[in-house]
Amino acid sequence: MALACVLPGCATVPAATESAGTVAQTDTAPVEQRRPNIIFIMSDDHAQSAISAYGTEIGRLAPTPNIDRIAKNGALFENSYVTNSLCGPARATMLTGQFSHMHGFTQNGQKFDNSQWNWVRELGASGYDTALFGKWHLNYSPEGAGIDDWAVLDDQGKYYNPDIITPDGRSVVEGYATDLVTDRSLAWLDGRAGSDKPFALLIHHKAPHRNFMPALRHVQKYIGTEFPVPTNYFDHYDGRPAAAAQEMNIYRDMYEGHDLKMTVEEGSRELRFNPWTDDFARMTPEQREAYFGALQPGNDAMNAADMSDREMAIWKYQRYMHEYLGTVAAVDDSVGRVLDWLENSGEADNTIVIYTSDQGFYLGEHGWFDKRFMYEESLRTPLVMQYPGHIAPGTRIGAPVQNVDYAPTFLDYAGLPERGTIQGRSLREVVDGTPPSDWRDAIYYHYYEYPGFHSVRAHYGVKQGRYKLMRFYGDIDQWEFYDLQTDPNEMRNRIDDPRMKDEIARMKDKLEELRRQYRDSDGPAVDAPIGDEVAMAKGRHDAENAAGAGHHAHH
Ligand code: SGN
Ligand code: CA
Repeated sequence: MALACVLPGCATVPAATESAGTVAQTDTAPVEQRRPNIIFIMSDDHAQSAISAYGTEIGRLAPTPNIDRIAKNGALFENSYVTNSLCGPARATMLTGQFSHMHGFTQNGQKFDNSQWNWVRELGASGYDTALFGKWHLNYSPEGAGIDDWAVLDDQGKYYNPDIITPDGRSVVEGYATDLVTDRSLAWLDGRAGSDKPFALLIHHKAPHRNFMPALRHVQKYIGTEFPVPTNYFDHYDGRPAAAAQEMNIYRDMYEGHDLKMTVEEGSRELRFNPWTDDFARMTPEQREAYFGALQPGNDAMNAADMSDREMAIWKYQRYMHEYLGTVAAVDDSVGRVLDWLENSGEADNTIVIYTSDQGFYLGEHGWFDKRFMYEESLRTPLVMQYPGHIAPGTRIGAPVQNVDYAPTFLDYAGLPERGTIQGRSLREVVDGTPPSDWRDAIYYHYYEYPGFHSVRAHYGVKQGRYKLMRFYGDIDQWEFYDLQTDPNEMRNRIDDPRMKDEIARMKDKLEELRRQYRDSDGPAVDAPIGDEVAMAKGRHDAENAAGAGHHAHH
């Protein structure tokens, strides 16, 4: 039985994938029931490599069975990228379908104008119930963004007993952030049982963002598991001045107390460097006891051992992985609860579920944590998507996609017209297995926040097939060029390699073309010569803006 397609964007079920399990919709069903629900789950700083569906070694050691369920039920995007690897800009892009310079939120600490167009409001205006629970991080709250129901974590959000802001005000809520956000999301779904309107629900977790605190049930989960140390953990940064100048090194820049929860000496509970005490101070004594009690044997052994700098760097990597992946475990639980709810409620077949992260993250590659750089680990972000009966189970998508594509995808599935201001494209034909012949073959990237946290220089660039070209600007002016086929870890900057001359020229043209296509006139132009005063002044201007905008407050 083929479904009648009464709305412009309505999907028909391909005969081949139709199964007995397909939801029974009749031609006389009200139009609203034909439009799919949308559950958009986004975590914060979740690396692709920390998801088992991506087939990685970390994923094998720390599996994410529930996120994998989405991939098994539907599609996994092998080449999913962000446009600016930072929280605020990525969230603004997700909402508007635009690059940073178009929606205007280029770096954290700026204020997003909630009255700006966003896809959630648009769906709401067309008859969807809409809600957002979890991290917002674009300004104080989603007030005015046209989302029916919301409850958000304050600013970056806290793992334990977080401040939660609702239309009624702000309060400290006891519990673990990932679970609290999930509870509210499921309560919202339960609360609208019987409604015949479709819904769009955004579940935005704080985890696995810094300072990487697992739920009590997961603090011990990976203790004792040895994760493979990346081959470039002790990177020399030769030929890559911007990479050399960052401040996001695990063994040098991570806070030993705040991030790594290391104690000062054997038998002591006193933490090493812990500039922001609130994360631990807000825990109940019982939570603190359970949490730090679990880490005590490891801390004592570390303090008792006489480690070389190299051994200590590796110890820190393992502790980082235990903590980071511990937080991922609760996110995966959350995804499982949402999928179970859908299956038990009978809504699964009429619901699109997406799991992604605001950007990728370094798990020790180049010695780093954090993101920002256009190198692969933070340029990539996980993306899996299910829509039973519409996306064939186990689909793998090779086409390059970017976070500008989410908004147009949702408009498309909700049967709403395309929108001229959107710079991305609907993923629908891509997941259907028939990507448009003019689908992008290259992606454009632009990072701005400098000076700022972690000292990553502003840069823009292009990735096309096996090649990547980037230009760092601001107080430096430096090009980098990589052949990912021979150098997947991006260790060898070939910008001065004469054998790459033609490829570099071609990529510069491509970069120029993309900057024109996306109307990006921010930052120095591609052809501005090294040392060009205007270009450098522009870079400085951006950098000063970044400094002036400040960063989020630590209370
Ligand atoms: C916080 C973190 C930084 C991180 C930024 C941006 N420090 O400032 O390490 O780079 O957020 O992250 S923290 O110790 O206060 O958490 S983002 O995901 O919001 O872009
Ligand atoms: Ca983030």
